[in-house]
Parts: sequence; C-alpha cells; structure tokens
Amino acid sequence: MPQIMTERNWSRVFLGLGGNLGDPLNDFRRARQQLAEHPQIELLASSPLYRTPPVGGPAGQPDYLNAVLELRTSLAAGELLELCRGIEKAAGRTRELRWGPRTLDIDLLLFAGLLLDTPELTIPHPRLQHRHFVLLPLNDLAADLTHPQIGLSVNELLKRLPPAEGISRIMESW
Ligand code: A4P
Ligand code: MG
Repeated sequence: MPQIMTERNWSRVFLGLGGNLGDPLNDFRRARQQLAEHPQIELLASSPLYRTPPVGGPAGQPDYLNAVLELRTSLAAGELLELCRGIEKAAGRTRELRWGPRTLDIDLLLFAGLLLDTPELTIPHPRLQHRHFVLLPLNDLAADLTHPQIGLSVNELLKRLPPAEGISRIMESW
C-alpha cells in the first residue's frame, strides 16, 4: 500500500523572552539553541536585545533583558508551550510570584493567526499590546504584522503607547 505523506502545517510564531535574574543573556542563547535543535522548529530571526525597567511585580526588582524570536513550527500551540516550559525549567526557573523576578520567561506572543483562550494558554498573549518590552523587539522583526484580534499592525500598536521610558537597545545581534 502506498504511503501517504502527511504534511503538517507550519505556523509562523513569535516568542517573547524575558529575564532579570542570574545571566539572562546566557539563558536566552541556550533557549534559542534548544528551540533551533528541535526537529519541528525552524528558527527564522532574533530581534535585538533590550534592557527594560520592570513592569509590575515587587518594588526594587532588577531591570530585565527582553528579546523576541521568530520561528516556524509544525508543533501545535500547546506542544510548543510545553517545550518552552521545559526550557524555562532547565534555566532554573521557579514559579513563586506572579510578575516576580525570574531567570527566563518564554511567552507565546503570536501563533500564526490563532485565537485561543484556555486556562493554560491565551493567544495572542493578552498583554502584548500594552508593553514596550514586547512591542519594540516585535516591531524590529514584524512591524507590519497584524494583530489577529485587534486588527492593528505591531507598528500601529506601538504608536498608541506613551513614549517608552528607560528602555535601551543594547545589542543588535546576540
Ligand atoms: N499562559 C497563558 N497564555 C500564555 C502565553 N501566551 N504564553 C500561562 C505563555 N504562557 C501563557 O505564566 C503563567 C501561566 O500563563 C503559565 O503557566 C501558562 O500556562 P508564568 O510564566 O508562569 O508566570 P508569569 O510570567 O509571572 O505570569 P504572566 O502572567 O505570564 O506574566 P507576563 O505577562 O509574562 O509578565 N517587565 C519587563 N520589563 N520585562 C518582562 O519580561 N515580564 C513580566 C511577566 C512582568 N514584567 C516584566 C516582564
Ligand atoms: Mg509568562
């Protein structure tokens, strides 16, 4: 019997990386490496690296590093979340405090045109449109990409925000 080749769909995905404990840049590099090595992931681009003041969480936590990765994957969104949680764990992430300091946080920002709202996973990430630390690196990679729920491009979302304060673009490639 002839074998039927099943071709799974490849989705274009943007992941947000954040961290403000230990050596976040090293964790970002390791995370990117681990993602790129997965047979169902093709890494397409890395944004520049930003240093950003903390949003929310306890007073006095250190500045964050933030960046965005663009990839193609044949994993389902839930599978990619599981993979990312494993990578966070390998970087020593423990979950104590919401919005508290962390070694590595990986957020699924956008997953093709998917709209999802379950207890484990909300896509697009529900707070991305409010945050310079997400929109600036996302804008570097995909300024014209339309937010599937809001219907505005990344660049338009960024322009709606007040001017960014205290954010510096510290590395073009890493
Ligand atoms: N979850 C639901 N949707 C998603 C998604 N799209 N991507 C669930 C990833 N996870 C998603 O996340 C809590 C739960 O969210 C997960 O179990 C997953 O099932 P978490 O990473 O354990 O906790 P968290 O990150 O503390 O909470 P949350 O609500 O994800 O926080 P955010 O919105 O990620 O914000 N300031 C600066 N400057 N830079 C930062 O990177 N990050 C945060 C965290 C706060 N302030 C920051 C930064
Ligand atoms: Mg998170």
